[in-house]
Amino acid sequence: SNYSQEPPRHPSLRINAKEPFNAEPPRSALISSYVTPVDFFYKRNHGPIPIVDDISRYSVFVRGLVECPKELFMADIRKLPKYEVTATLQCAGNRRTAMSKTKTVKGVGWDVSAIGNAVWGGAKLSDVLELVGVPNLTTTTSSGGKHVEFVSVDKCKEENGGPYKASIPLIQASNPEADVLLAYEMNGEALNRDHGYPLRVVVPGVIGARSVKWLESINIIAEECQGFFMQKDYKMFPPSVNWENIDWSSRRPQMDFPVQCVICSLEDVNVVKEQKITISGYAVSGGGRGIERVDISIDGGKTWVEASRYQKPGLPYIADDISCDKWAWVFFEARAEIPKNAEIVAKAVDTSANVQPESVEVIWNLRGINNTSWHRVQVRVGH
Ligand code: MTE
Ligand code: MO
Repeated sequence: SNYSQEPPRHPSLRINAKEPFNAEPPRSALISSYVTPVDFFYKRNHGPIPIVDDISRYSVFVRGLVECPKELFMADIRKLPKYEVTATLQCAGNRRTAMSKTKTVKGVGWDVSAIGNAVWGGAKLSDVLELVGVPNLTTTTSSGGKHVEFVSVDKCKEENGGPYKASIPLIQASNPEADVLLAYEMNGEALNRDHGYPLRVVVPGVIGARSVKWLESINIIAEECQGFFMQKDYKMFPPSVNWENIDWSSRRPQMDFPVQCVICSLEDVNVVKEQKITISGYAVSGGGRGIERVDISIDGGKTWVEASRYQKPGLPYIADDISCDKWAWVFFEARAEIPKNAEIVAKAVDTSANVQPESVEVIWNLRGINNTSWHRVQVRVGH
């Protein structure tokens, strides 16, 4: 592995691991802009950042259990209708550090910012699949294909030096409404190297691990991808499972992420000057489910008030309304007058009435994924 040609990164990122590079922005930076600037978007890598320098020769192979396999060059992908989808990408390990306080977990330690919201521009995977003879809303190809596997050009030690890979069900990949993209733009500009230049997959509403960067090939396969990150990682086990009794095959790979919300306007053990404070942050749910409500407590969860929510400043957010971005987070805000010592808590409810678990203990799992427990910050009023 070679880390001598990594791209430049913003100095304000908090680095959780250097090689491979894993970093997140300060939580306050996350809520300073509804669309996360590329510089402040978390970076999650499993190997060195690959270099693709001859873009005219770069291509993606689409093959496997399809009638007419094809090699697609960037020009072919750009010829397809271009879509812009605002979607929140969240690592399944977001908030892992807080989970490890219950009991040690394995994985990169993340605070609350392994998440970002971007406008992704590119071709729809459903259009690409049509090019190789797979019509929209196909569950099984005539030759038995049921899953769509994405293979990268990077090299990871977990794959014994092989590429990162993942798969999603064919029915999702071939559904135009699922908005799965082969993205070549992020926030209106060409993807940068950290985020997958020249082409990455974006699977909205699903944990970040399935949005494969630096795409090299797309395989239509009969069984789910057997790669490390599908079968030996990113699965959620019950609290009773440990490294001695783990049976990886007993669980399915995590796909949609659960309802999540985090306070970003306050750090833990903050000393604030005034008793009147603003409590704001992000809330998001997976699978295209909107946010129905965000509840705020200033007394550790005894009493609650409802926060206001928005996606575009000045426009009301109506969950599930077509004017809102179904794959994107909402920002919430509440003003409150707090006592001298306060435990501020936030919890969200999605449009399927899913709620966040009260405590991290009940969802503890050895890989430290899906920490969506009520978000708490301790605040003191002082000088
Ligand atoms: N794709 C490749 N090729 N290699 C990787 O290491 N990491 C995955 C996913 N795609 C990864 C990848 C994980 S775990 C996450 S959370 C997202 O990319 C992070 O995307 P970002 O770095 O653009 O934020
Ligand atoms: Mo991730």
